[in-house]
Amino acid sequence: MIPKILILLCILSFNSFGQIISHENTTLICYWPNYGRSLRLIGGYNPGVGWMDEDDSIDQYQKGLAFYKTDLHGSEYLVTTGDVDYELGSWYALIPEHYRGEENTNGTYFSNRVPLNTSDITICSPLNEVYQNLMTQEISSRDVELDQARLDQLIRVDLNGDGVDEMLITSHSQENFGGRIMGPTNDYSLFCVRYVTPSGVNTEIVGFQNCLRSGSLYEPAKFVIESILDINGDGAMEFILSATGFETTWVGVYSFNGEEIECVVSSMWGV
Ligand SMILES: [Ca+2]
Ligand SMILES: [Ca+2]
Repeated sequence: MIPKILILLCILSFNSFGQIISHENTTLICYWPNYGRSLRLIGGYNPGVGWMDEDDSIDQYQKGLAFYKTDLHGSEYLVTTGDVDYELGSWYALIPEHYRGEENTNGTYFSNRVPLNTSDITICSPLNEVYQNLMTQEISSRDVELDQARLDQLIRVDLNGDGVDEMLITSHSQENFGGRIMGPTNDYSLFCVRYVTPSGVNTEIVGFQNCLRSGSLYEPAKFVIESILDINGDGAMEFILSATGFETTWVGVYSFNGEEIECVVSSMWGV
């Protein structure tokens, strides 16, 4: 019989996502990579301090913080944070404890994985031809030859709460796109936000990378919108974006004030 702890560790190895842990007055922004069983601290927010980078927020990150996660079958189980690995950076070991309902309910547990499927967010079909054509124009204007852009994520959300939706888009040249250091010619990756301004619709290309020549030393990273939520409680949504390249991962938190997209916190590390 396989011990339950091993089953849980296997579950933990699936899917990357943003993780929020509220602790006292501070909200810690973390990232769970799909290749690891540890939680990476990205930064935080404290009402008296504002946005905090990794170095400022690591003092708030404590051993023994607990929160529920959902496994692939939709069942919730509890994990607690273990020691920080300072040599590797701001990594917290996560220790699976038990499934919800099997525990003694002493203590305080914190927030779960940040979902992308709330009623405030509309996940649109990546086969939408209007957006495929728009992204084809953007990508082909950047020295990439392509017939039609492949979209991965097409998410509609009112980030700044003004009643007008913004559109978040990720696009990669291949379905199973991964960070690579020598990609084929015309490999590309893109992340952009479309939003309405008084002067019209703006397409802001937040991230774009491509391989100009086959085998060239370019490293297009895969962009993933991990989570969308109001982290600092000001009524406007932030979103967490990851960019996974060859042996590197970058994660950033972005806000939108109605005029521009701003990266408020970010962190990058190697494998
Ligand atoms: Ca808006
Ligand atoms: Ca906010």
